[in-house]
Amino acid sequence: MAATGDRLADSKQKLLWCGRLFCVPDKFIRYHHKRMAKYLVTGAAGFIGSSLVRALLERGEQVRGIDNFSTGRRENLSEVLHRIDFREADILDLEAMHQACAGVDYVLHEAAIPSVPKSVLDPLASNRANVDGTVNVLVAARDAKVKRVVYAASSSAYGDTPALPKHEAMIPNPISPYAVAKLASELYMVSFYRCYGLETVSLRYFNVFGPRQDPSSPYSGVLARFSMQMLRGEQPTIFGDGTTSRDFTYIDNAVSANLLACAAPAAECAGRVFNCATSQRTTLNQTFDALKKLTGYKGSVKYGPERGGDIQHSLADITQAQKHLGYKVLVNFADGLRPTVEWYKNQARTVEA
Ligand code: UD2
Repeated sequence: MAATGDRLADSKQKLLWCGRLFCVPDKFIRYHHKRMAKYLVTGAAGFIGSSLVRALLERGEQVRGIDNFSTGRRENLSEVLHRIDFREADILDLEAMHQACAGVDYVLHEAAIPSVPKSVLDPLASNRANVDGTVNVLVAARDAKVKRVVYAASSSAYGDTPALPKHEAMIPNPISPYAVAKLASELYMVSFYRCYGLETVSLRYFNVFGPRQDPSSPYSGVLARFSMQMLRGEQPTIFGDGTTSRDFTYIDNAVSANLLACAAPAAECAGRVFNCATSQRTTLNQTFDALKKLTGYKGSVKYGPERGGDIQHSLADITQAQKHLGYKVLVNFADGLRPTVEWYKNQARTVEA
């Protein structure tokens, strides 16, 4: 893909040649592309990956994306696909990862099989994608001398320790195979920093939600699933008694945390793990009530047995991210819920039309 920055630089060089008839040393030319960086987003067609792609393009960055469409969807990238260097590839393919990392400054590693219940059903698949895949990405990033890798870690690493809020110094206590895999990859991130000097930052996402989160699978995030079900007039099911709580984090906060994690000085963040959340929690019963208002759903909710591998409460302490990354909560739960439901409404209309 011809980079815009390269074209700008070329035309600027020509102007200098024409106007002055001599070549200005490279270091005195402020090329536009020198301020731009090249980003590789793994899982670029996923919910979080595609949101990162859009944010990077808005900032004028060069973006390469890879996805194997196991959970990502081409539609998530529809209007931006032609603006990125997209490659259909699997993170388990080391050769493809080497090619994808070539010439890249930052890797935002989002590719994963992101589901607690799926991992309970198939721990091998979870481990392959979420651990082996991560090690491949790290090896390729190390070999390509990438500046920094930012990783989509998970709040599930904290498990069911009763203390709230969860802070990064707590000893992890993962329950599900998914949580174990995400934690193992976090440790690989740290290891690659310590052993090879590859700068890595892990962001422990706390239940990220927002437009483009897939609502269609039984493994979909609860907000995506409930929003779509309630808009269709279908009865949602709460697993447990509804007192389970989550620190639901609107996508804009996660995007901003990634950009900050790329920009922060290495001394503040390299080889470290940070919570990425809002530090507010909402129960599933409260979530249902809030969605009822926004979707116009008139029915009730059904209660079912608790899901295996689930944890009861999740709430983050975000002090470390605030202090070391300059992280701020940009959008709280209620403000994030409105555009999310609007997006699902539009999706439902498009399907009907
Ligand atoms: C975990 C992680 C999250 C992210 C995610 C990836 C925690 C606290 N969070 O999310 O950060 O890594 O995994 O998948 O570990 N539920 C219902 N009805 C439904 C669907 C879900 O009641 O139809 C419940 C579910 O049992 C759980 C809660 O909603 O108690 C949230 O479930 P989820 O699948 O949205 O996310 P969770 O917490 O497994």
